[in-house]
Amino acid sequence: MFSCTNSGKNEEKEWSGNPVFEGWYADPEVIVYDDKYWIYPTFSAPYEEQVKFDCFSSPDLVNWTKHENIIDTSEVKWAHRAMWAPGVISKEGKYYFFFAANDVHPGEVGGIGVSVADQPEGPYKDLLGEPLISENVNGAQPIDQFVFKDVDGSFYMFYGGWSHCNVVKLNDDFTGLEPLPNGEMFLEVTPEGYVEGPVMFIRNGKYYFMWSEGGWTGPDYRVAYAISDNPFGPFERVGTVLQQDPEVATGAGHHSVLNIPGTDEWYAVYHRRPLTETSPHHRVTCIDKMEFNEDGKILPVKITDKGVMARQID
Ligand code: FUB
Repeated sequence: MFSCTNSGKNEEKEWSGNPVFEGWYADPEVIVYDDKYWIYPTFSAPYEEQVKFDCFSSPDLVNWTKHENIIDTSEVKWAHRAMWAPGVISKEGKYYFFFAANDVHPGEVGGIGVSVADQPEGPYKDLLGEPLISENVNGAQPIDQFVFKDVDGSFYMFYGGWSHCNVVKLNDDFTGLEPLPNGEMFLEVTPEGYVEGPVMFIRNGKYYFMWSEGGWTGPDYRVAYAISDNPFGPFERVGTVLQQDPEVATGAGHHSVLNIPGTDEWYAVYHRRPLTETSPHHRVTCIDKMEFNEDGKILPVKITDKGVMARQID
């Protein structure tokens, strides 16, 4: 994509700017598929209008292509509203798209679903025809799932709203759960301050667990983290790393983490609310650099309007 400068000359755009694409989109899940960056966000609107997902792809973090309606409630028969917070992963040539639907409360139909496609942009097919997890276990609302592949090839799913987080182990074809290494089906791993939006990644052999705190409708929504030697914790809160900046935007949270393959370059992909907006649903997707100190602690992420420089995958 090219932008026109004051001189009238077309120049390649070097910086993404924030937000990185237009529209109200929240809870962005970033992943690299086939030498491209992909972002799978929530369509941020009143719950009754949240009946579909779009996704976005980019070769360089700057130029983004929108892929509309990759799955919706006409495909997911048990979902009728509040389709939220994708979690994505590929396995054996298939692309899996986990999501939550219906803002489910105990006794209602809804929860975390899983769908599958032959290509990153879908169309995705509901894998089960029913939720993968619909019950409230340990007080965790079944939403905000994050699928994590451990170094031994095991797939775990961290999930939970309402200030509780569980981890479960996915079975081989993602059609159900199997016991965790300790024999339990659900293990609560809630750290101090946790509200929702769990994320896990590994750097230098350490497991970084991150989550969102505060209320997503308000200005002080934010992200904190812990470091552990294993994926099950305990997770001791280290500090806040992503939050509002009164000069830039409010409500910065519900992020995911991008590591450029084969490098130690890291980015936070998150949503925030423009200073001009007060509607809870007016959230936009942004990217900023995430850096570490020599001890492996995450430095506070500076949220910017400029975004990030063009960066192709090597
Ligand atoms: O976008 C819907 C909900 O808002 C998510 O599930 C929460 O984490 C919050 O970001």
